[in-house]
Amino acid sequence: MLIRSKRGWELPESAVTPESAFLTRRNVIAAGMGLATAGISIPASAQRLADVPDPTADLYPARRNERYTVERPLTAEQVAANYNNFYEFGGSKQIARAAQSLPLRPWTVKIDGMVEKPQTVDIDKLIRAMPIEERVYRFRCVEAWGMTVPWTGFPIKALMDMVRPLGSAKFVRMETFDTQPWAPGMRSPWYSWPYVEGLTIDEAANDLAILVTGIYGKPVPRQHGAPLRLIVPWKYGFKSVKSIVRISFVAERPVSFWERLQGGEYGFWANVNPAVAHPRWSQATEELIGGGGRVNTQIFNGYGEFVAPLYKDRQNERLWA
Ligand SMILES: Nc1nc2c(c(=O)[nH]1)N[C@H]1C(S)=C(S)[C@@H](COP(=O)(O)O)O[C@H]1N2
Ligand SMILES: [Mo]
Repeated sequence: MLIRSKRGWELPESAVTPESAFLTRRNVIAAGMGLATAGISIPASAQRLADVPDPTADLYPARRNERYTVERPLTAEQVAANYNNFYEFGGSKQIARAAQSLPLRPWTVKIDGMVEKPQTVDIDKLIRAMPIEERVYRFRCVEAWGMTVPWTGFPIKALMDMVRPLGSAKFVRMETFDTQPWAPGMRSPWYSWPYVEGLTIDEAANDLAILVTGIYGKPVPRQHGAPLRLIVPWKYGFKSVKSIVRISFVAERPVSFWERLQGGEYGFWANVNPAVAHPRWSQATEELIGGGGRVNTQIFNGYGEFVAPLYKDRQNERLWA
């Protein structure tokens, strides 16, 4: 995300890549290679991160839903896995290694607010209870790059059927883990953590809106937002919050992470529209990462037939940025 501060501060790279992130990673690698037995002392927290098999690995690859196939080739797995936005781990696109310090189990998701059945669910129980399937979607970051990847996940609607939102719930608010010693980007004072995003109830209930548990036929890796992240492919990528720990059904529109920081550039709706420029760059085209070239951006990122009706009574709102 490119930020221009109204207050005149800048984001020096050095502020978000402290040395300790590198040290943590070395410990993790050492534990994975069995060097702990060679007399090197490894903190218990790092040992936990040695590659234990994912408890849901048997669910992949999931059946593909062919309704959402797209016209352009898939982005290479290794390209997508090494070009990420995940500010909790730093402000560059190269956070994949730092993100390996994210502890994935135990992991629970608290579902609360205006629902009949508030609950805190264990991630593995949740994934097994939900109808997961694979879908190939276009993905469009507000920074004018795009990719095409096979996500595995389930519609948020399935989770709503489980917890039963009350009529008073108008929005769904989703939140990433809060400040952690193993997430070096969170030491940066510029941001207000945790990362928060939100959708209207109608957007969340749309079949395209999914909670993702996998990618490329495997459990989703940490840098892509393991073990549970949102994907709303008709909106700019920043809406698709990663590593979710809490989902709240609320009456008021949540203020999202980028909106709080720079609301004039990153609003609540953030629907993709090639005709509405970002204040600092055009959104008419996008660069497909991995050498796919520049292509024209499509309105609603090509998903208008499924989502345009959501906005027919909201024409006075700032729907596009
Ligand atoms: N918690 C959290 N979620 C996040 C972000 C982030 O920094 N933190 N970045 C967002 C942005 S700007 C984009 S483009 C996508 C990137 O997803 P990817 O790295 O899986 O491609 O994640 C979104 N979700
Ligand atoms: Mo983004």
